[in-house]
Amino acid sequence: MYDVYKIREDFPILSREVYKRPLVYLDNGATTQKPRIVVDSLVNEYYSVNANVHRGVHFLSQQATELHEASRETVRGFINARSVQEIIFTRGTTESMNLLAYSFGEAFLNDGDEVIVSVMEHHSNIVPWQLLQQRKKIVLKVIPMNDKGELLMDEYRNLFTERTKLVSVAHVSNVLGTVNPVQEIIQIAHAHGVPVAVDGAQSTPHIPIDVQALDADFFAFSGHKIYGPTGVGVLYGKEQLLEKMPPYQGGGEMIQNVSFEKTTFNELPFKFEAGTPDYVATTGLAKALEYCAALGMENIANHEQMLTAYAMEKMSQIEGMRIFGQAEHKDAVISFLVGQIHHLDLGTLLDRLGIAVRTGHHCAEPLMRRLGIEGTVRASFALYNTKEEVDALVNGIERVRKMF
Ligand code: 7TS
Repeated sequence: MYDVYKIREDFPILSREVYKRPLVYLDNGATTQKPRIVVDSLVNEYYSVNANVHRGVHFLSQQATELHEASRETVRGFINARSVQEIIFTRGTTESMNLLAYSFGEAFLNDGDEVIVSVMEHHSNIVPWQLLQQRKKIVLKVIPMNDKGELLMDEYRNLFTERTKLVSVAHVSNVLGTVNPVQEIIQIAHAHGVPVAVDGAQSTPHIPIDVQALDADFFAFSGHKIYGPTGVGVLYGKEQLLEKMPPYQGGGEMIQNVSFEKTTFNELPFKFEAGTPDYVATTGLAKALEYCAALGMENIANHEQMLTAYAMEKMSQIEGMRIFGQAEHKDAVISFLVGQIHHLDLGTLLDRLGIAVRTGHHCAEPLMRRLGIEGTVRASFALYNTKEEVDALVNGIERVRKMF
């Protein structure tokens, strides 16, 4: 039994008030709230274990290292990677994508080579490729979508040429909620011998992930979007690809031997982890993943699907409502506009009712251009949201609508 009211007790922040009203937190696509077990682990590690990892003979350093490496194993299990060598800790999805673009770019891309992305990418899967374009004249090709927000798979198939070297796509759109058919996307790319990177920032918190079943070559996600701490994320990569890729940053941890003449690099995954990692956050991330696993990702997904369907149904009845993203496979994200009300006004007035939503372009300006709008209001759900909160959102929108 999925008891959402009981689950909410694990998240202290959910019982606070804003403007003397109960907080209705519907900005989970931006970041999620943290259960007590995650925050406690951060506090406990700082209070009783703290020491730098991988470099001390002393007791605390070894204990911190064990916790850090145990977290890597938890991440491996959570996404079902083959080995811990394939789990690189980063600061988040953004750093994962920058690492990938830099290092994959160095190893495998030459002038004239092509990378395929989709029209619904977050800027973090666009700009790193454009930065690479300053060093190598790679070509970005874009998978278009239909008006419901579904990628056009026939057009995708036609984008491949001899110069295609990588496909890099979002698993779930942070604006439309579209769950892209990544399995099919990967099969098609592999038929051309092209590897695929999946931006899992918005899927990992909502959908069970199995990188081996997907056969993804790279997979990125952020800890803070899946109930973990800020400042930590993951890049999964297949070992045989990571082995061929050069380091992204230089410094401590990532080396084997250093001299002024020649430096050799550490083995995977440390080759990609220069400097002191946020070893306290990695423990917190592991706790968050264990928390999700204990609830069951399938159960979380079912709950959120129920909420999304309920919200879609209720919201479509609002006069003047325009919902962006009507894909058949849609996740816990609803972007909308109402009548002529500016998204910022709507968001601000909802905030005064205690309802936290996000407004703006959501770091997906090319998608806004495709939709012919400047921004939306976005409600995004998490494992702790309730139908009553959806009702509060719907009532809030009605109230604002009547004011205009
Ligand atoms: N990719 C997608 C699909 C995202 O939604 C985000 C963040 C990122 C990458 C970057 O993640 P970060 O943790 O490195 O920042 N998306 C959002 C959002 O929708 N609202 O705030 C951040």
